[in-house]
Formats: sequence, structure tokens, C-alpha cells
Amino acid sequence: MAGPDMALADTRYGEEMSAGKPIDDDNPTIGIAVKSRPKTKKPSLYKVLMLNDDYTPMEFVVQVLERLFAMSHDEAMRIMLHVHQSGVGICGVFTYEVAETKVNQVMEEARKNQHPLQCTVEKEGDD
Ligand code: TYC
Repeated sequence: MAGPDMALADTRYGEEMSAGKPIDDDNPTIGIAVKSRPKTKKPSLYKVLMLNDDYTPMEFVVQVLERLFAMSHDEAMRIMLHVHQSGVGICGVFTYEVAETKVNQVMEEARKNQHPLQCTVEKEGDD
């Protein structure tokens, strides 16, 4: 939406306004600064998905979820088992930059430890 953040409310009344006289721009009039609605837009959200595989140790997945997604041990265990049993699970929902960073961190950790663990980003509301 276009428009200024602040607007001057026209407070001219009485003779000048009611008489329908043209407004003289060189003649200063009283104005009150009023706040207009701030133009904000909610960012799109992205799911970080973890994929199951047959080789990555369960304990490694749990540690990654604890460390990179700030999960408790119980929550990390729950998510890991869900991925193990169903093939895919949500690690978290973030703005795009954060989601992309999380995926890169998971993939780098997996690569360093030579595990085939895979992680991807998916736009929310895309399924
Ligand atoms: N399926 C793996 C195993 O049995 C464990 C695992 C769970 C791997 C979750 C990846 O995202 C994963 N060792």
C-alpha cells in the first residue's frame, strides 16, 4: 500500500472550510499528526524436513535435533522416531534464510561425520 507513514489531519473548520473557500497553501493552517496503519507484511514460512535413511545412527540424528533445533532430548527422540518410522518429519518452521541456514548446518554436520542424512526446505502451505 502506498502513502505516507504520517498524515496531517485537516483541522480547518468554520469559515474557511464551511464556506467552501479554496485552501490557500501559502497560508499555514493547524495540523495534527496522526498515525496511519503501519504497512507490514508477514514473511512466508518454510518447513525444514528431515528424511529417513538406513545408515545414519539414531543417536546422531537426536544430537543434531538437540543442538541445531534447540530441542529437548525427549522432543528430539520423538521427532527422530517419527522420521525413522514414517520417512520424513518436520524439524521446525522458519523464515527462508533461517530455514536454509539450518539445512546447510545439518548437511554439513552429516557430511563431516560421513552420514547420508538428508534435510530439505519446503514452503509452508505447499502440500
Ligand atoms: N533409520 C535410521 C536407523 O535406523 C535412523 C534415522 C532416523 C536416520 C532419522 C535418519 O532422519 C533420520 N539408524
